[in-house]
Amino acid sequence: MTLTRTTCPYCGVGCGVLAGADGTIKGDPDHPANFGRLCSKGSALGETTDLEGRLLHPKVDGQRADWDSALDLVASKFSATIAEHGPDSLAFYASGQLLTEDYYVANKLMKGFIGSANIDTNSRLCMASSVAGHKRAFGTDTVPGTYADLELADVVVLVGSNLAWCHPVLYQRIAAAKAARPHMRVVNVDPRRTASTDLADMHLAIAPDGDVALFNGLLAHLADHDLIDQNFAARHVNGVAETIAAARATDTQGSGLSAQELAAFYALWAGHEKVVTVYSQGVNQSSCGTDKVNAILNCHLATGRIGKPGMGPFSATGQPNAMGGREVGGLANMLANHLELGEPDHRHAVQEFWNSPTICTTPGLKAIDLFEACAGGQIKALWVMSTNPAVSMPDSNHVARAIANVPFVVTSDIMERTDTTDLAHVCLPALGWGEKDGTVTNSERRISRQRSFLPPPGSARADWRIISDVAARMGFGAAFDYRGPADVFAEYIALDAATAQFPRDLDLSIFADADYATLVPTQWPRNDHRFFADGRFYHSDGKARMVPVVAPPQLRPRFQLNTGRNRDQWHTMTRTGKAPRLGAHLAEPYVELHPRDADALTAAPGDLIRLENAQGEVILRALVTSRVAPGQLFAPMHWTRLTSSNGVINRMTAPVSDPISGQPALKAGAVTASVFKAKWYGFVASAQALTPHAPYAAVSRTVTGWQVELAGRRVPLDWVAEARALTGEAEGTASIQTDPATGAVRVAFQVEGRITALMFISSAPVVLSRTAAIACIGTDIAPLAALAGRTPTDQPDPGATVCACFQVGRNTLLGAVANGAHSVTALGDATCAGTNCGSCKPELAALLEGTTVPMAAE
Ligand SMILES: Nc1nc2c(c(=O)[nH]1)N[C@H]1C(S)=C(S)[C@@H](COP(=O)(O)OP(=O)(O)OC[C@H]3O[C@@H](n4cnc5c(=O)[nH]c(N)nc54)[C@H](O)[C@@H]3O)O[C@H]1N2
Ligand SMILES: Nc1nc2c(c(=O)[nH]1)N[C@H]1C(S)=C(S)[C@@H](COP(=O)(O)OP(=O)(O)OC[C@H]3O[C@@H](n4cnc5c(=O)[nH]c(N)nc54)[C@H](O)[C@@H]3O)O[C@H]1N2
Ligand code: SF4
Ligand SMILES: [Mo]
Repeated sequence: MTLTRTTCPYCGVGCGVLAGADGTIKGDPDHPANFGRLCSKGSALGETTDLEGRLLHPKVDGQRADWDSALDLVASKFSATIAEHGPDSLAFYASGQLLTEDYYVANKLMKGFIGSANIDTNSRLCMASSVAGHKRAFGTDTVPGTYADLELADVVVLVGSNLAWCHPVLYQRIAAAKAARPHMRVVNVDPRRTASTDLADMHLAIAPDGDVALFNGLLAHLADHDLIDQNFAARHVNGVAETIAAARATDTQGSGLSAQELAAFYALWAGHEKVVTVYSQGVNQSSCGTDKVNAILNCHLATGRIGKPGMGPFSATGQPNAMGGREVGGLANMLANHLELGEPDHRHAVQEFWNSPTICTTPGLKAIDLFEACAGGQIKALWVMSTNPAVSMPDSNHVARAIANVPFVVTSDIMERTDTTDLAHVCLPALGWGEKDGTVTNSERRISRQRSFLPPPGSARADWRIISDVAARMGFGAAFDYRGPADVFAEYIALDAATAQFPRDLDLSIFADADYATLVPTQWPRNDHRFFADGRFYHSDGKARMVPVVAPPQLRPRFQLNTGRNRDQWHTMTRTGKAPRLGAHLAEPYVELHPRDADALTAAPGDLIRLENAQGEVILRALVTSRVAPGQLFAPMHWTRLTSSNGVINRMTAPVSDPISGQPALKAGAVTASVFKAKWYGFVASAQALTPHAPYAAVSRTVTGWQVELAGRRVPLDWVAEARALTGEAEGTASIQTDPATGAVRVAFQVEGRITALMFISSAPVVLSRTAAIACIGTDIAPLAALAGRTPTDQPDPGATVCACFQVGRNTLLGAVANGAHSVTALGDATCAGTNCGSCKPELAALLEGTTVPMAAE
């Protein structure tokens, strides 16, 4: 089997993967991001490339269409819309999961040929505050350091970053460095305890949005203790005095931390020169996200701790090509190649290079405003590419209605059905990972190739080609006449050379003679380069800026809703949701709430919680845990309308955004909470695909088919009929067991002697081994034995999955602990858990400490 050298399509770590058409997936030992490691999502990639659920041919108004008629329709509608309502009546909403070539072409079409800047992307929800903060401080959107700095640092501060789950391989690199250099210290600044806290020597459970107060306090401390690098600051930084003054005026109580905690953190930061401050969505996704970024950058600039080995600020990018998208200017307020929309010289140079009829002159609509313009009727045609805004945007019900309000909606996606493609008039089938070719840029500015190793399915086309095909039909064929992604990449590099006279950080000259086919992962401007140690920045005077920032007032709603990610799922789960072993980790939309709040609400673990506010409501499983502080709730962002009936968390998030970056505050919302008093709770395992029906329903893949967790308020008269409706099992023979005393009902369906579906209903949350029930599906076990919760082979029940790679369950692990495995290594030796990707090591450690909080549904 020949293996193809490619790059993981998930997070911004950008790990190298060796992949084979037979499903083989290995970490690439030669890739400098991961040196052979992969996390649970990367390891399971082979399970997600099947064609189940894929869109294989264009669809127009729900009917299969051929490419020519679909593309003609899109191009003619777009052209007619522009003719009638002007270029700004059109909008593209793109994604940090597009490849650089796709992104470049989309940006070129909108900004240079349609002549509007109405192209924004999901990076607005992700990196916009970092971009804005970088530009304010450095004059450019630059990540100064490299991954090696995280290993060389003496202190790594993780701010609003759950690196263990969201950038697992980077986390493991830090963990390995810490094991090798035990004096290294890790600080975790996060309102809740997470898997990343496991590695931390210090956890600062900051108040939501307390970060500006924390870092302003740090800057004041540095100034008070004469720790400002006066030489560096005087020669290379503007705004020093006023920023320190603003910091001194800050009340650090706004951080929510005690004087002792603050003193310990400030002493640690002050006492070690080699500090790297890593930040992610707990910083960016805030109404003061840009100020948070600058509060951090201020401390690094004041001390000259930037761009040198083992020190500097480090924005961990989320999506695989968040960086590439920024490079090609994918956001509505950028041009291309780190050039400025607002600079006439830049615009002219780009227009000349593109030989384009027009060029946009003013920034386009940012994501929230873009969908607001959809709701308001100003946008007449919308093209959504490689993102699922009907789920991932704040106030997602409103956004879904806004999309539905647009007269002509086009989507490019790999899947037939998502919450967004369900709203489109034209659905175009894109090639997915493994089928397409191109490049991505990871968090440390390293450009790597994604290479195809699978045949193109159906008539799906690469995104760059779909966009070029539409451009050609709009009359711009000459400028979009690419033979392949290599042509696009070459043009992108050539644009860099053609605009080299404009001073900026982006310098792609290292790729000038690169052979696209054999391109090895390479950083711009060159490998291992760090920016700014020489004190040269990109504001017109060559200096950096410290920016005075003011801490926001602390709001204390009764319940504050924080949102984020699970270890084994990727966003709206269109791909990771296919892998049973990934679904097994946390199979339901849940809400973490503190035991004290659970008491106050009289909620027991496993109960359902209803959250409500002005935007809407959700119903989630209670995960009672002291990981969150009283008054704070945390819920994952992954569930959609296709996988849950009331689990889309963005129904609750308000469209409030940072005034500078336009990034929505997805981490802080005010909600009320109450127990959802269900009359019945249920669990169904089935061989057939399931859809969510009941008031509470959460669907996920299993090794034998599908499962759904259920709850309802109305007790049906006929449970067998209800079971048929819930499982879609029209034909099978039903066996039913009821216990009138407890209200328990159990139904098994058999077809030709094999179990096709099992349903378990109870008046309280269903206590049952899910793994045992799932194992019965497709077997010839007797229905009553299956309903009794027995496994087909009467093997011991492994319990809820902890290690996704080797499918090691909690019960197996507890058994190993009982047999003397008292360390993570010993657990690995005994059960293999944690010995492949290592993503579950924090959970193994927590299990050993007896602190794990089991999922309700275990
Ligand atoms: N498994 C997995 N990995 C992923 C992704 C995925 O979907 N699944 N998505 C990728 C993408 S696109 C992104 S952007 C990254 C996101 O990566 P992260 O930003 O690390 O992940 P999140 O879970 O969104 O949020 C991080 C933490 O911010 C904390 N937080 C909330 N409010 C505050 C605050 O006011 N201050 C501070 N200091 N912290 C706060 C939350 O409690 C949370 O633990 O992950 C990437 N990696
Ligand atoms: N509450 C809350 N909401 C959030 C966040 C949060 O922390 N909390 N985080 C935000 C952040 S940081 C992000 S990045 C967004 C992510 O949110 P989205 O971008 O909306 O989520 P994805 O599920 O990654 O959507 C990617 C889509 O592209 C499709 N796709 C996959 N590969 C390809 C391809 O090659 N071509 C094409 N054309 N399509 C493809 C997938 O099937 C899927 O439908 O969510 C944001 N929303
Ligand atoms: S850390 Fe995991 S998800 Fe991120 S790139 Fe590496 S393998 Fe992929
Ligand atoms: Mo993101």
